[in-house]
Amino acid sequence: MRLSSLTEGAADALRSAGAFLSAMRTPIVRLGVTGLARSGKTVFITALVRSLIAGGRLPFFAALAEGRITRAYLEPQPDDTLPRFAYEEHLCALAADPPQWPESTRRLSQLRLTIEYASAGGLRRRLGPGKIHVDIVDYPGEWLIDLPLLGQTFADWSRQAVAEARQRDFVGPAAAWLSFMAGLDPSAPANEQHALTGADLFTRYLTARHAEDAFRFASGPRRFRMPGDLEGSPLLTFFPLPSAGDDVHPRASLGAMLARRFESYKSRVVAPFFRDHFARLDRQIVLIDALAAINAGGDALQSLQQTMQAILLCFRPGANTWLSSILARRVDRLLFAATKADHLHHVNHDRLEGILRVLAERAIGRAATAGAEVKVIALAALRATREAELRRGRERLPCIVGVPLPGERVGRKVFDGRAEAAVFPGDLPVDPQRLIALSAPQSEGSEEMRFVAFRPPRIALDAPSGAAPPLPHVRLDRALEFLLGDRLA
Ligand SMILES: Nc1nc2c(ncn2[C@@H]2O[C@H](COP(=O)(O)OP(=O)(O)OP(=O)(O)O)[C@@H](O)[C@H]2O)c(=O)[nH]1
Ligand SMILES: [Mg+2]
Repeated sequence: MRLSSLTEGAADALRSAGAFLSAMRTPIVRLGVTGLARSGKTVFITALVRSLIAGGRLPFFAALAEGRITRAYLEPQPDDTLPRFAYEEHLCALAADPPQWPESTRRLSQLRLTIEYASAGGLRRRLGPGKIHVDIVDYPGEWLIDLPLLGQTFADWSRQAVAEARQRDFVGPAAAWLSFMAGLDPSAPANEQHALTGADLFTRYLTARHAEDAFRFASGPRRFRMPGDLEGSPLLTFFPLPSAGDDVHPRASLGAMLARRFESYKSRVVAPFFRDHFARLDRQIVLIDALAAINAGGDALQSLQQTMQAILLCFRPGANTWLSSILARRVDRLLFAATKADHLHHVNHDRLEGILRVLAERAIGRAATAGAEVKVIALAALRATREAELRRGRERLPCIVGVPLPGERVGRKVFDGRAEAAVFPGDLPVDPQRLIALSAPQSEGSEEMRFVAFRPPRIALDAPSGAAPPLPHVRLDRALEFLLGDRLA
C-alpha cells in the first residue's frame, strides 16, 4: 500500500469524523410518518418540505409565522444506502398540466431537512441562531401490514392465512393455491420447485384478494405483492401450510424449509425495516384515511380500526422482548391525523376528528399512559378543493368545489377529470359509533355520504416574482407546530 493512499484514507477518516462531529452538534428530530397504503404519506412529506423550503402560509406554525426560520433546505440524507425522497419529482408531477398526485410508493427513501432558525427569546436567543435536522423516511404503506407478523410463528400465521383463504368461496386464485397444497406432503423432502409454485400461487391469490377488497384484507406478507428489491429472492419463496398446526416438521422437509424461510422473512425483512426506520423515532404522525373506509361501506371502518390497532400495538414499548430492546427510545409526541379533510366542508371536520378518536382509541390511551403528548386533527396536507354553499330550496348545503379525477362519479354523473364541480359529500354523523358500531350494515347516513377524489391543485414551481406561492392546505400548520414547534422555540 502506498503512503499517499494511507494519508488519503486518514484524510477521509478525518473528514468523515468532522462531518460526524458537526452532525453530532446539530440536534436531529426523527419524524415517523406512519400510514397504510394511500393514506397520504408522500403528499404530506412533499407538502411539509415545500412549505418549509419555499415558505408556506402557516399562521399556526409559530417559527415560520414569526419569521424566525431563516433557511430550510434538503441535505444529503444520513443513510448512504437509501435513495433520497424524490421531492423534486413529486413537485414536478404537481406542476404538470393537468397536475398529478405522486404515484404509489414502491421503495424506501429518506430525506434530511435542515432548518436554520432564530429562537423565540430568552437564553437561547442570546446563544445565537439554531439549527436542526429533520429526518423522515417514506415507504410503501403496504409494508406496514407486515409488522404484526413479528409476533407470530409460522404455525400461527399459517392457521390465520389458510382460514382467511377459505373464508369465502374463491373459485379462482385461492382455489388453485389450496388445491395445489392439498396434494403436498409437508414432511416430504424439501423441493424448491414446490416452494416456487406454491409461492407463486399464493402471491396470485394475495393480489386478487387485495384487488377485490383492500379494506377487509389484513394478511401479509405484503412484500409478495410489492417486493421492492427482493423480487425473486428465496426470502419471498414460501407460503403458509394448512397442516402446519403446532407440529414440528422433520428436518430437511418442505414444511421445515417453509417455516425457516418465514422466520428469515421476519428477521431479515420485517425486523430490519422496523428497527431501522421506526425504532428510533422522536415524533410520529399517524395518517388515517377514514373517508376512504366510509366510501368502501359495510364494515370497512371496523377493519381499518382492527388493522391500525394491530400495527400500532407494535409500537408499544415492552410489547415483547425483541421489540422492547430496540424501543428504548420513546416517541414523546404522537399526532393522529385524519387525512384528506378537504373532501369535507369544515363544518364536518370536528366529526371527522371524532371518528379518528374512536378508530385509534386504544393507541391514544396507550401513548398517553406512556407519557407521550397526543393530539388528533383533521388535515389536508395539500388542499384540492374550496368551500361553497349550494341552495336547495330553503336549504343551504355546505359543498366543496374542485376538479374530480377522471372516472369519479356521483350518482349517474361520471366526471371527465377536466371540469370543476360542486359536490355535497353528505354530513358525517354526530356520533362516530354509528358509523363504526359492530354489525352496522351499511350504517345509517353512510349511504348519503360519498367522497370523490379530486385533482391536486396545480402548483407553480417558480413564481415570476421569484417566491413560490404557498400551497393550500388544511391545518398542516397546526400539525407542524405540534410535531416541531417546541424544537424551534
Ligand atoms: N384531496 C386530497 N387528497 C389527498 C391528500 N393527500 C393525499 N391525497 C390523495 O391520496 C392519494 C394517496 O396519497 P399518497 O401521499 O401517495 O399516499 P401514501 O400514503 O404515500 O401511499 P403509498 O405510497 O401507497 O403508501 C393521492 O394520490 C391523492 O389522491 C390531500 O391532502 N388532499
Ligand atoms: Mg407514498
